[in-house]
Order: sequence, then structure tokens, then C-alpha cells
Amino acid sequence: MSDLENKDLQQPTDYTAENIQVLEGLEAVRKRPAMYIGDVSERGLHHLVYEVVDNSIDEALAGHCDHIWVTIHKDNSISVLDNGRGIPTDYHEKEKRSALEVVLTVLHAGGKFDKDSYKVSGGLHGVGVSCVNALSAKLRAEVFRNGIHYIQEFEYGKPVYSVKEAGKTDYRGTLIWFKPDNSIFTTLEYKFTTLSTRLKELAFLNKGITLEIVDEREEKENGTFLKDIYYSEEGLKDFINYLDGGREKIMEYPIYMEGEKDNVPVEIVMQYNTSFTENIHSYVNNINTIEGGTHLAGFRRALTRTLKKYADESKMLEKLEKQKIEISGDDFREGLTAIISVKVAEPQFEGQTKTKLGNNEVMGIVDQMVGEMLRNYLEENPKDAKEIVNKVILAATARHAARKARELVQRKNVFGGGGLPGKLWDCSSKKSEECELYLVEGDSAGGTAKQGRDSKFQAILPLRGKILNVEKAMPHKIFESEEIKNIFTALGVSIGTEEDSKALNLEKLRYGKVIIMTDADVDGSHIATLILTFFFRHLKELIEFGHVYIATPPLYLIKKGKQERYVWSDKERETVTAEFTNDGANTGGLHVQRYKGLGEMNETQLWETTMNPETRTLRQVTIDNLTEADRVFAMLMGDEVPPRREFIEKNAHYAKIDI
Ligand code: 0RA
Repeated sequence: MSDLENKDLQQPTDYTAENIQVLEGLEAVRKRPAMYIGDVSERGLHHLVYEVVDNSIDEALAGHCDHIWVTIHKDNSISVLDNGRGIPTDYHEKEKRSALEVVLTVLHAGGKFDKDSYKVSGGLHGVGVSCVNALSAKLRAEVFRNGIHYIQEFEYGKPVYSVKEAGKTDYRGTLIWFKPDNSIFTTLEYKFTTLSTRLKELAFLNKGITLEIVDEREEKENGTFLKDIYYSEEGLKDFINYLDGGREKIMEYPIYMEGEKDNVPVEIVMQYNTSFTENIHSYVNNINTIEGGTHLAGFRRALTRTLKKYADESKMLEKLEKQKIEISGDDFREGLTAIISVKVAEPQFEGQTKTKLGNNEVMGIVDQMVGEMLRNYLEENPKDAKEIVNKVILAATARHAARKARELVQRKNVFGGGGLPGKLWDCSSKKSEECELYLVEGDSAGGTAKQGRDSKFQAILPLRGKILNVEKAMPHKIFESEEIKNIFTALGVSIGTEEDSKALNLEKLRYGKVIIMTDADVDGSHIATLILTFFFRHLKELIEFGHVYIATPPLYLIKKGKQERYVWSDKERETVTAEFTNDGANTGGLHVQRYKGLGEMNETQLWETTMNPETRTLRQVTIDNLTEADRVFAMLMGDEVPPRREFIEKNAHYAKIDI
């Protein structure tokens, strides 16, 4: 039966605008929340806050607000307050209710009441605050406008009463308080760092606005709460200095460009450093366009064309020509950090995660602007221009060496028996989705893991000592490092530096889970970070598609008589000790063993605590914020020591590195 014969699939003939209206109501949002906010996990939960903050940012971009306060309350409800004009509360004849109620109950109604303002922020899915209302068990809107304090409450998106006056006020602004619906979300717990990092990013992207976040769940001894405040005077210039704090720069000041063409404001900042990675972060309407798009394409095109022309005219490329080394687009972006921020009135987002800009007109706008401004810059700053071209030449030479090294490795794999690494103890199952690869610190712990594992689905690859720091090493070193070669041959994937091979084929991946298992000490976390850095820089898809995990071995084994308990933190140790000794009254026979390394456990203990899927805890590595993750890796693994020490000291109380 063809689709056309299937009556159910045919459109009803009386399909009218009214039907669409009904379909687009808040019930639709509750039925299919993922369609509106991406997902209903931690990510979607945080998205609710971004959606509300975005409305306040729009008010700020319109020039009416300069301060936004976000509060995480004790019960994980959220408040967002701004000092804008306040959402209009006047009665709407046509809608038969207040403008405020329309904004909060009709999808996409946000910008409807302010025709002059230029709405650009408006969230990734552009659904507006009504969506947040639909997915909240309770929401309260308070508006301070014309000297009056208005209030209206909602439950599951439905008004509890119409907007009412609650008194007089000198204040001006909007307060939205909401409590997400626990029947919709898989988790209700907000992460301070996740929200705070996003507010920091918004402060850099929108200079002049103060963004504050307070966490009332975290009270300090002096009675104040955990809090961050962000404000940036110089916007993207501050942003790039912050991102590149851990990198050695090859120019004194970043190149900054700002302009507007055909109603598309464009702001770009860029600078080169001595690293070998490309770090271009692009934003459309404050949204990180992870998949790039036309704005990024325009930037790249102009960068390559303009630098190439300058280098040709200055005859600096002759050296390369003599060695028969051809320059490629990648070479112009090695060691480049750039931030591109455009504002597009009607953005078309495409791609798997809807973070790829599709508007064609933007390509030419960015291309032309960057081309002109960069040409002027190079002419006016010959010293920097020379440094940049030298960096490009170095990149081309290094890429040439890397290609040779990679070809050698690949040829060996094909002709020299290839196959799996000798050190790998593989599993018997061939179903990649159920298979797990443990990357284990040290041969001895590797041996224990081999004995303890379930060999049907668990494979073990021991790693000796510290693996190569890919943040600092020249690219071709990757193909000379035994440990790194072992990792990617075991995984079954290939890595490369060429443009086309970057689209990694995860289809060949031999394991559904890749689990990093290191000692629970400083060295162990350093090794885990080195491995994560390698994945982040060269196999990012592995993290993005959720394949990377960190094993969590216990810190102590507490024994008393026949009682035995593994614990994972000092706090837990205190609780268990108190329990075993009846609050310290009876400490006799208490034995606390501290596990310094995996090697101190026998195979049964290692299996029980760290490897058995029934009892272990795995931490999945996710990337909340790509820009911040990039900064953290550059800092942790880079040359400059002070920022790294500061980070480690500040985060020392966390048992883990959250990315
Ligand atoms: C439409 C019109 C006007 C203000 C707003 C929307 C507005 C919305 C939000 C959402 C959060 N904070 C907000 N602040 C303002 C004002 C129109 C006018 O006063 O002329």
C-alpha cells in the first residue's frame, strides 16, 4: 500500500489556520517537549533558564535594561529578574486577555507587542517564555511598570487567575519565577557551573550588561550564598583574552572588526598563538553555532584569500614552493583563535543539532567585511603580518610531516600485519554497542583488570605512564606515539588532519563505551585529562556522541568485624565510620584502608567496585559548553602555569573535572 492510499496519512480537507493554532498550543509543547526544547534531560532543564534570560537580553539589546539577576532557589526553582521596561500588562481587545498572559501562553508571541524592537536573542529554538510556562508545574510573573506591581500565576501553563495589581512600586522590570514540571524532566537539579558558564558567555557576547547568579542551595559560613557576577566592558576583546589565557600569543593585540551590512551586525575578534589547534567559535544571536554555517564559511574564505594574497605578494612562500609543499586552507587556521558573532533577524538553523546557520546572504556579508578589514590590518601592521605568515608556513611544513607520518602508520597497518595492538586484551563479543574498552593506567592495574573483567564484553588496553600532551606537541607526533596509535587502532577508527577525513567514521567504532580508568590521585587525574585532551582535539565525535566515560574507583574500604563498605568520598567515610562505631562510642576493631591506586585492589575488588555494570558508577563525559571546554583544555595542558594552578586550586574540592 502506498502512502497516498493510506487514509490516515492524508491531510484533512478542512485543515484551517484554526487547527494550526490548536496544534501550536501549549498542550503540544507538553506532549512533545523535546521538539521545542531539544530534550527533557539535564540539557533541556537548563534550556528553560536560557529561554527566560534570552528575553531579558533582548530587552537589554533594545537599550532598556542593563542588569539581569538569576537565582537558583533551595527547591531548584529559578528566578530571572531584569530592570527592563516590564512586559506590558494592558488588556488586549482582540485576544480577550492581557498582553502578559498572551506572552506567557501563546507560542512565539514574545515579540508581538513591540514592533520597533529588533528581536535577535530569542533562544535556540526561538520558542519563547510560553514554552517554559508549559513545562513548569508553577510559574509566577511579576511586572513592575508605570509605578505598579502586577502579578499573575500559572500552573502547567494555565493561568490560575488573570493579572492583578499587587501594590505600588518604584522599581521597573520583569521577574519570572518557575518550577519545572517533574513529570516532564528526567532530572530537576540545576547545576550552578552550567548556568554560570552560560551567563559568563552572554556577558562577553553582549558588552555592558551585568549578569548575576546566586545559588541559594549553597550557603557559606558567613551566611552569604555562592554567587558569580559577570560584566564585560570590551565584549569579544575580553572574551578572546579570557579564552587564550593559557596560550602563548604571537601578536600583542587581537585583531578586532565590527560592522553592519544589510541589517546584519557582525563582530569578529581573532589572534594567533603558538599552539597547533584551530579554535574558531561562532555565534548567531548569542547561540553557539557548533556546526558552523554560512557566517563561518564567509570568514574562512576571506581569511584564506586575504592572507594568501598578502603572503604571495610579500614573496614569503617561495621557501615552500622550493620544497614542493603546497599550502592548504587548514594552514591559515592553525594556532588561530577567533570569535565570530553575528545577529540575524530571521535565522535559518540547520543540521543535526540545529546549530548550523543556513542563511546564504550572510556568507557574502562576512566575507566582504573580513576581506576588507584584514587587508587593511596587514598593510598597517607589517610586523604582525610577518609573524602570521611565518606561522602559516610552519603549519604547512608540519602538516606535510604529519601526512608522511600518518601514511607510514597506515601502510604498516595494511602491509605489516596491521591488526590490533599487541597489548590489547580484546573481548569476545563483536557487537560494538555492548562492548566496552577500558583504558587503564599502568601495566599492573591492566593485569588486575584483565583478571577481574567479564571478557565477553569488556576489553582492556593498559597505557604506560603519561600519554603525549597533544596540546603542546607538533601534530605529527601523534602518529609517532605508541600509546596513541594503540588507542585509535583498538577503537577501529582513523584520525587525520586533512579536511575531508575530519568527518570521522564512528561506524567503525569497535566499542560502545570507552572507559578511562586511572588511579584516584593527582597523577591519575592528569593521565585522564591527557586522554580526554586527545579525544577532545582529535576524536571530538567520540565525546559528542556519548561514548566516553570515566570509571570511579573507591577511595576507602572500611571494615569492622564482618562489616565491609567501600566509600567514594571523605564525607561518606565519616558517615560510614559513625555508623560502624555507633557515633564514635566503639572504635575498637575499626579498619580504614585508603586505596591510593588501582593496584591496591585485587581483581574481585576491582570488578565489584569499578567494573561490574550492576554495581559500578560511570561518569559520562559530556560537553556543556564547547567554548569553555576548549579554554579549560588549553589552560590545563598549556605552557602557562599560573592559570592552571588557579584552576586546580579553585576546583580542588571537586573529585572530578566537569567538562
Ligand atoms: C514586549 C514589549 C515590551 C517589553 C517586553 C516585551 C519585555 C519582555 C520581557 C521578557 C523579560 N523581560 C522583559 N522585558 C520586557 C515593552 C513595550 C513598551 O514598553 O513600549
